[in-house]
Amino acid sequence: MSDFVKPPTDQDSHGEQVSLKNIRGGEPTWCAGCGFFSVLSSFYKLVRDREFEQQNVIAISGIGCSSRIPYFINGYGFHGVHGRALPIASGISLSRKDLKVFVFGGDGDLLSIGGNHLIHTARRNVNLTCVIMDNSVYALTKKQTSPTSPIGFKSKTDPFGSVDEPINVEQLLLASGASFVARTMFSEPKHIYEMLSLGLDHNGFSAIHLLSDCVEFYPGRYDAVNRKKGGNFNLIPEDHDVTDKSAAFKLAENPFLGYFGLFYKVNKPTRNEIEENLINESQEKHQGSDITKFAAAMKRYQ
Ligand SMILES: Cc1ncc(C[n+]2csc(CCOP(=O)(O)OP(=O)(O)O)c2C)c(N)n1
Ligand code: SF4
Ligand SMILES: [Mg+2]
Repeated sequence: MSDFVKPPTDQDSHGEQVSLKNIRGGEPTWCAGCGFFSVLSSFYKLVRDREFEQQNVIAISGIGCSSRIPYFINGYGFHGVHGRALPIASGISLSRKDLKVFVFGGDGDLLSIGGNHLIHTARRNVNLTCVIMDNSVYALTKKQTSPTSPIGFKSKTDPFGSVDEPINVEQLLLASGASFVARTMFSEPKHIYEMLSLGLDHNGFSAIHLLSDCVEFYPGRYDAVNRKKGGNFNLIPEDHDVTDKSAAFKLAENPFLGYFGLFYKVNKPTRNEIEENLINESQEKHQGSDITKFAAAMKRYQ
């Protein structure tokens, strides 16, 4: 962890700028045709276009096929524990305001075991971008029902078909207090780029719900919204007011066939700003006190 949170040095701040060549990490181990490839290539392009320096690229994940992403990015990364990407990413975001932190994870990772962290990171408005790579299945563990699997989906955990109502991801995020909610689709790389770019520019918690086919365990899941398969990719109507939470909630009512784009975006204080103010106020109040002298002395040993 210490590598992530160390303050930038002069040497760091003169790091190499991202190119489409040097940002590639290990060769992706995903199956040919996996929908996740388009997120990765859009991410590469975004950090290249924004002239990121490599030491400022940071991708955090949990466990799953989707969560392998940090291996394929030649920057800083953390392949953590299943469901725990968001608390790790929150710590990094809160201690290093100079970084824009990205979290990548699956529907199992971020909505099932890590669902609690999603809710609380959203309501705290921690400044980071979270990409929910939703293939409606636990793929890495070879086909179990996930929180977004539809009723009737046959899997190893539901051989007779799932009976549980799936989570409506956008509505969950809105109800949790997320300040930025968007939805995109693996077969639309330009749209993915656009949503990642808006998420990156948002000051606060930005959640991007990416629908993605798992060609191995749930092929054709999103055909109905895949233009390459004759489906309808419906963009959010232009007159939608992204600051209107009720309108966003209504728009998210029917996930399939649903809408794609920015559902909701508002500016509100981030946990980062609130925490920084608290620290500054406290330091001012205790200036010259023994505790401030102690903290200054400790800094010399960091
Ligand atoms: C604490 C813990 N519980 C369960 C597992 C097993 N496990 C690994 S990945 C995974 C689910 C993967 O599904 P998802 O997050 O949707 O990712 P995908 O592989 O579909 O991209 C599970 C249950 C684990 N590694 N750790
Ligand atoms: S098993 Fe599915 S999600 Fe995993 S890499 Fe293969 S296609 Fe992608
Ligand atoms: Mg999944």
